[in-house]
Amino acid sequence: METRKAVMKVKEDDLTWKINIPSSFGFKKLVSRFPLVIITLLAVFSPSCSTVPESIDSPGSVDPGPSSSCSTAPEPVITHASTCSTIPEVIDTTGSVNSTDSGVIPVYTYKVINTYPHDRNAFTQGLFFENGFMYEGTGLNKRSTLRKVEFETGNVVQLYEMPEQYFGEGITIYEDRIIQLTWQAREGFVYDKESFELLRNFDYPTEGWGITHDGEQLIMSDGTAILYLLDPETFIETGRIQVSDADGPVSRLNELEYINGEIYANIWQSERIARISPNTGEVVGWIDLQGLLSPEDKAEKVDVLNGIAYDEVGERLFVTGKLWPKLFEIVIVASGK
Ligand SMILES: [Ca+2]
Repeated sequence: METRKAVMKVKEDDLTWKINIPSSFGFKKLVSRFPLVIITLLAVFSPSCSTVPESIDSPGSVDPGPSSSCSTAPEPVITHASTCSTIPEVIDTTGSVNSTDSGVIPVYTYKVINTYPHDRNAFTQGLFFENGFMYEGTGLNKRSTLRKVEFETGNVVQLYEMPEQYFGEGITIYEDRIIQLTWQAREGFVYDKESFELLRNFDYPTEGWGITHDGEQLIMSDGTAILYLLDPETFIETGRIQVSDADGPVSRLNELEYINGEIYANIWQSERIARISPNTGEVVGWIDLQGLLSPEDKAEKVDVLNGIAYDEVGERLFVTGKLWPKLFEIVIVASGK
């Protein structure tokens, strides 16, 4: 008997299987006679079944879902993403809370409590709150100042204009003195807090970005991932803090504030503040400040978020930015709230 070959092709995902069938059987005839055989063959050779993942490299973290239906197998469901460092966890789809780029380091968002006017011409580089007033250091060439501000109104009640050659940076108040850094001049200044009289200057070997203190030592940033500890009387370096998170060193540390045992640092050109352990240098939390400025606020030129101040008595946290029209009093909101 002459034989012919009937060929059935099953093509999925560019893979083709050929099943040879004796010529005495037509395909329809074959199916009608042996339906279970055909179904079994299709099931065994279907590539979509063989590619359903058994697991993702995360013990206990992935449920592959029902596997009885190959064509409708759902995407793996992440059930315990917090235990898996390779899979981002998105708790809140608004983006206010996630740990995508920071492992298990919590990311906080914020709530605006009050909004106050802020000088649009103030290129804020340092911010410090004391006794009901905001002290601010501003930058830019020929525009750098030290100022005392009635923060409720934004009125400048005391002003010192730096010599033209200096680009002002961070400020802090230590006891009865105001300390102000400069960006690249490697020179800092000390003023009397009440009169703004220049008392002395001091040198440092790096750029100057932000400055704060913990009551005993000055803490200075220079745009790297290092914070420098300085003696507040001699300005001699007494130690360093290497700042890092789960991804490694955290650079671009800018304006600083020491708050309840942590160092808060603006990250330059981002809308985030790092909460840093002064003991380990580890980032223990991120504050995501996206959305503080409205589109109307940005109608005129603004620069980056920069400026953290804390009212220890009233437990109020203030933030602003360079050339921002507003100063914000905010509270930090924990994940998912
Ligand atoms: Ca500050």
